Amino acid sequence: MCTVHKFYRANRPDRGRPEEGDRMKRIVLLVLAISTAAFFASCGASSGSRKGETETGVTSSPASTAEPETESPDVTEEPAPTATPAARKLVNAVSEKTVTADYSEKSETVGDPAAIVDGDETTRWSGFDLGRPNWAKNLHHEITIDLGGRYELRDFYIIWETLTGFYSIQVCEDGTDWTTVYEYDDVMMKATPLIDEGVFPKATFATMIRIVTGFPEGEKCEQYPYCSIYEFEAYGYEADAE
Ligand SMILES: [Ca+2]
Repeated sequence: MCTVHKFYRANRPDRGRPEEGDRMKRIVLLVLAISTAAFFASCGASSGSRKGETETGVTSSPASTAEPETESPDVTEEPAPTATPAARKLVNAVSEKTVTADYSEKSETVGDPAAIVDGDETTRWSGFDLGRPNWAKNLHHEITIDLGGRYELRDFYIIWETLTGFYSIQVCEDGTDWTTVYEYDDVMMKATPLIDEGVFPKATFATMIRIVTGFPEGEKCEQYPYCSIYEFEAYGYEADAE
């Protein structure tokens, strides 16, 4: 027994050492395997997390969803410049323009029709004529203003020294066809300083303006058988201005 035991004990180191070495190798390999597995598990978990974040970022990133620049030129193109029309300036279209009258009083002070557009409210034109046998005709006159261009007229202002009867304002574009754009039919039967003003119809275009005075047929003028104007102004825009 003892021999066997001794034999066993005597041979055990030779047999036992290898067994212990294998055990140690297995332990070492196991430890290495566990360590390696833990390492890759940790790397896998970390990389998975970053991947998830990246995908999430990619999914929500504007860059990943933006259309290719070549496919959306309208987004980046500057809008086409819009032409801004030049502001039009309202002017007195008759100021110091050429004025003619069918008749003017024979006087150095009131015989010039241009006095109605000279900007001076103390100078005037008069159609008074004591030599006319028919006083009614003395109240019918035409005073014409050449605008020297085409205007879109808006409104007017006139100061009469005397208006006996009624008057109208007419406009013309071609020098031939006249259109009445304002009528004053509140017949005045006496001399009066009269300031009148009015607005022309929409789209009143003219190269010439005419003031026409008249008196009702059959009526008799008892006093002041004439018409006289201090000042006339007609405001508008140059129709062909840029
Ligand atoms: Ca004047």
